[in-house]
Amino acid sequence: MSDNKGNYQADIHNAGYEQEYHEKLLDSAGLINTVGRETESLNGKWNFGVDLYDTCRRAHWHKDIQHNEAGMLAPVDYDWEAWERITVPASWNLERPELHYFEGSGIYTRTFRYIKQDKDERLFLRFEGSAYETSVFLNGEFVGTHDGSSTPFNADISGLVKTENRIVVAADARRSSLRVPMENTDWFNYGGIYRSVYLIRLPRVFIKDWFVRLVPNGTFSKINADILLDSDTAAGKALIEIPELGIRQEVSLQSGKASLGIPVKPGQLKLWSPETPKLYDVKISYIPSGTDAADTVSDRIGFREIKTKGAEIFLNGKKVFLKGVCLHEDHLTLGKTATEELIRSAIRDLKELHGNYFRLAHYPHDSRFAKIADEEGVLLWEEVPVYWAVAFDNPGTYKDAENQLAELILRDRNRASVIIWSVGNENADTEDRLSFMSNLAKKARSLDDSRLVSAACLINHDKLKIEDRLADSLDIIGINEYYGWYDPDFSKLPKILANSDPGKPVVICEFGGDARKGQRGSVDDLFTEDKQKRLYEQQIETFKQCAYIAGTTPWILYDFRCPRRLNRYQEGFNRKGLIDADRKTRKLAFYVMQEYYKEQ
Ligand code: GCB
Repeated sequence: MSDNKGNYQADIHNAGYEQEYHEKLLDSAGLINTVGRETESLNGKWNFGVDLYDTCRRAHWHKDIQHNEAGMLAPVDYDWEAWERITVPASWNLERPELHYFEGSGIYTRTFRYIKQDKDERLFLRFEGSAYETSVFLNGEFVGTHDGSSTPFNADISGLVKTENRIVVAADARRSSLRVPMENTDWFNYGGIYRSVYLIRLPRVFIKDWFVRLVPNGTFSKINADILLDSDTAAGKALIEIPELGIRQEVSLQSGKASLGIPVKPGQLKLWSPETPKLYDVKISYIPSGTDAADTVSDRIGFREIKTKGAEIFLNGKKVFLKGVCLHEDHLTLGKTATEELIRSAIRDLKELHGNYFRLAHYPHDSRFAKIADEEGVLLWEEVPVYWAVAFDNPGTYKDAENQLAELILRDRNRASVIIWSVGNENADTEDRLSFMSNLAKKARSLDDSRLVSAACLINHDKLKIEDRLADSLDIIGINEYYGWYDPDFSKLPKILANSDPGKPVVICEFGGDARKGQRGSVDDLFTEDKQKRLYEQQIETFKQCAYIAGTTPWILYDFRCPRRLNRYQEGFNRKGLIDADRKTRKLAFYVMQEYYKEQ
């Protein structure tokens, strides 16, 4: 039995110590939309301890009990203020050399002051991304645990917060066969609180979420809006305003919810597209009955329609070819931590390629990406890390995957740039996988009726044919193929494309090969830029012959860290980038891709 006895003996015998931390989950059900809200940052220096044996959670360090029951001073094994300081947000692996390969539990702690501004206000704590299982404690109490590295979560701390506060966070970055992703991936497992942490003050009853989008019925003349309060009993009205369109519409809330259809005069709406990334100011207010005091949120939203017909994709009724490239969230010195400048420079590199689209692989990227893509006119594929051999037969793993998907969709479904939700990547075709992933596709559709659903599907290598039972659940079939690289027999690719009749658009969501920057040789020499260039020329020639290919995203824009890649050219990196990991040096294949997209 575990109790309040600090690091007392009892704790070391409690094999089920993790159980209590899984009883209060911070998940998509509690997620609030924070766009346009004022926030108070908790970024900066936190005290940090490497907790290899998870002793903080075993021994309840967060309770900070320094005395025994008789009031005598007893030893404890932590020392918050004496611990070293580390930056939040950051991937801890790149903060100090000794943390480079650390994948255990890291304990973060800091203090903060809170002065109430309004007697009724509520206070929420928000994390944009922390890897992987994160348990949060405030002033000695357990607040909750979140699963998943790349989606946001928040907690209502109104009942726990004081003037002077101590927050303790246990961030456990262990890899596991039951997690999403599982323990084996083709990227580096960065740890830590690597995205922003902040506080948000909200009124007693507030607008928890909104979803405002163009109805995809081909007429471009109706906007649907769903508004959700953080209370299912509050009475009152919701008001939505889009001043530039002369829209001001009110509706009564039922059980804290309202849905409206807003007609728009034909031709009045300037549709969002990569060429004209038009965004409208949208204001939503909650007006409680019998008072003028409103909770108001503002967002900048683009209106566009994305659809498929046969093997083609249509944006705003016009056929579109997705000229893209894949991107990992990986940087030589920042790891998985993004900055606005990094996002903007990736978009500049895409535009230099004459591209219009990114596949954000293989997990949800920083939330600023879709906002900046909205402004810059870039189309996005967003994905959850249902990657390779996830434990498809384990209900807990499904719950985790579905929750990550829901958190991603709730975070980004007001972003016009996002056109595709991907439910996974290269998963073997079993019954368990089929039901797991088709349920994810259903979940995506239930949360969002204005986007397409896809996944990186399979080729039947015996029949040389695109064949995957999951395809029935998808709008677009994604295909990863490495002909001319892992399978050196390039001649199979044209055969596969000719043998297949998918009846849906196919996006080649990966192809390519490794080349070390500056490595030269003949077109047959592996890992040279010359071989990579030749491979791109062959791939592109083949794509041009295939009518149902509706887009391509070569693997990948930048070389990225990968512990599985240990030959002399790789040295810990996947070298399939069109640009080196320095994010500057273009390889020869970059220009081949640029030429192709310029012509398209
Ligand atoms: C794939 C995976 C991707 C890998 C890539 C490769 O099929 O989807 O995550 O990095 O191949 O380089 O092998």
